Amino acid sequence: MPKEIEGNLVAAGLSFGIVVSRFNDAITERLLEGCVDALVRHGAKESDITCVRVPGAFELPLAAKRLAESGKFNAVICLSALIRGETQHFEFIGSQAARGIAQIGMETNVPVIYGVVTTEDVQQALERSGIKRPNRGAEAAVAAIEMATLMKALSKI
Ligand code: INI
Repeated sequence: MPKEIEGNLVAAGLSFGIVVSRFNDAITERLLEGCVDALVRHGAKESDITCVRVPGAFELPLAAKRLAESGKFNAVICLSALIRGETQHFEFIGSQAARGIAQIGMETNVPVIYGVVTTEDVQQALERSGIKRPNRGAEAAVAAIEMATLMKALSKI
């Protein structure tokens, strides 16, 4: 059998930074709620979770970079809602945010999670924030825990 290395879903003792955008806050507040709830239910302490608010998805990477560089967090989670109907530069904002988020993880070795809902309309965004479908913020929290624990395991090889 090959040796396998993987993370787990135990968040006890881990610290998390969350960056959440105010744009489409009816959605993003639900993502934040789902995210914090999932972190705490997996064992994180609320006092080990720091939440930073930014204007929109475009601003996620810069704030996430500062959190990742601080060395205080095992993972950083970015939450935002991009709704196509509302803007023509939707795709530009989304691709810049995705690229920036990926780059920060690579540069800092801190997992930076892309918890961005990208939908055609508000109804779909609501569904992805816990109505009908799983809350994307909670999914991002689980990914953050798995990556944070994986990075700890990888630091020992
Ligand atoms: N920001 C979002 O987070 N979601 C959107 O759907 C959105 N739209 O549609 O424009 C949006 N725009 C704001 C953008 O992220 C920046 O905050 C703004 O351009 C200032 O830099």
